[in-house]
Amino acid sequence: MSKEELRFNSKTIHGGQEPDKAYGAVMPPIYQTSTYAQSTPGGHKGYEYSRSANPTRTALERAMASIENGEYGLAFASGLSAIDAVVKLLKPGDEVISTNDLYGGSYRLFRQVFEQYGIRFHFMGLQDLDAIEAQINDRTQLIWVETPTNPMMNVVDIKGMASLAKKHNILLAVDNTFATPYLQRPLDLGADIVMHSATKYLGGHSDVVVGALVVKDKGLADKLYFIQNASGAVCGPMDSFLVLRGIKTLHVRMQRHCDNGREIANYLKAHPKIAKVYWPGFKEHPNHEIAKNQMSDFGGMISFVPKSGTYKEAVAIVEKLRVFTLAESLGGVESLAGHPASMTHASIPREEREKSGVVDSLIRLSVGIEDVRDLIADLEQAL
Ligand code: P1T
Repeated sequence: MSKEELRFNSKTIHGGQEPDKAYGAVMPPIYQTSTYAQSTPGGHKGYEYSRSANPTRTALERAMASIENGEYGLAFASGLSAIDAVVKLLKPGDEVISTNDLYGGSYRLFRQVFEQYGIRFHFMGLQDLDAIEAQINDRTQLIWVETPTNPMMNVVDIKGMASLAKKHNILLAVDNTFATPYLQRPLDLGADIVMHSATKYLGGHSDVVVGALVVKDKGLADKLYFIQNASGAVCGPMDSFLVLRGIKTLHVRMQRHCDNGREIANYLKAHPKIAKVYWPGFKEHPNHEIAKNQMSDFGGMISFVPKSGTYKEAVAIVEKLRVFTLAESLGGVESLAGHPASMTHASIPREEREKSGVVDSLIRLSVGIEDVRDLIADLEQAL
């Protein structure tokens, strides 16, 4: 049986991997080298300089391609540098349609960096396919989807979006950071590019900053590889090793994130001090049916708003948490709490972020894999 025919929970461990050719090491060695000896100019063994390629990074790139059911993986120095490479496929005058509720750093990169180079971004709710089609014109080159979105947990119909993108010959990229391929595989649903902040669930242990792209098409892979090598924001060998190690337990961790997430979402929903809980597993979530169709479970990310609706109350709650750590980021084994308006989404102007629900009293939880009773007790004392 080829490794690519394995089921997902085996692919996380074996997908794209071979024992090391030198000594049979089961885990790929950390090739901590910038360069490689050549016998004659150009006479090398497949590697010449570690910006262009490094064997530990190759092992990670193959693993990522495997778990996303893609053909080609590219590992970057951060999630944002992976996004940066995708936008560099475009040229001045091109237009992008993106969700109005996305990671603040992605928004900042689009608005404050790429708009200066003449690329235009339209931010809108990505639930109404007719409204999106009305926004498309002959300059539209890319649709940038995050699903579930950060931090409002909106879900976008990837299949629907893919058929719209195909009809108009537009690239569809999906940021799969929140769901991971354990819950949804965008390439299978018709997306052209899947992107990750591997800093999050793929790494899984809050010890690296890494980004990834996976594609199926060779021509697209070549273009992205050219940009990666030309711009140089590559993932280093040590970080490649750590993410590769993280991926091996992705399926086990994700199931616990989902189980704990479900219990905490229900606990918060029933709490008298909470006004609103955002989690796509609720039947009344506006995109629940899409989530149910395209995801195998609902993940461990939850946002909520206390009834008082004040900034002061939200800050008081996050400061009181003891098992949850108040911190940026998500997707690690430990539970984190964040205040998007002042942390992850502070780079989005207030009017913009409030339109999509990122109000001053919103709290975001990345539910970890601890004993859920300790997490609920922590929330109880803080609330
Ligand atoms: O931080 P970096 O690895 O560069 O990835 C950026 C990024 C891209 N996409 C999504 C959906 C993200 O959540 C992030 C990073 N997010 C956080 C740091 C955060 O706390 O939300």
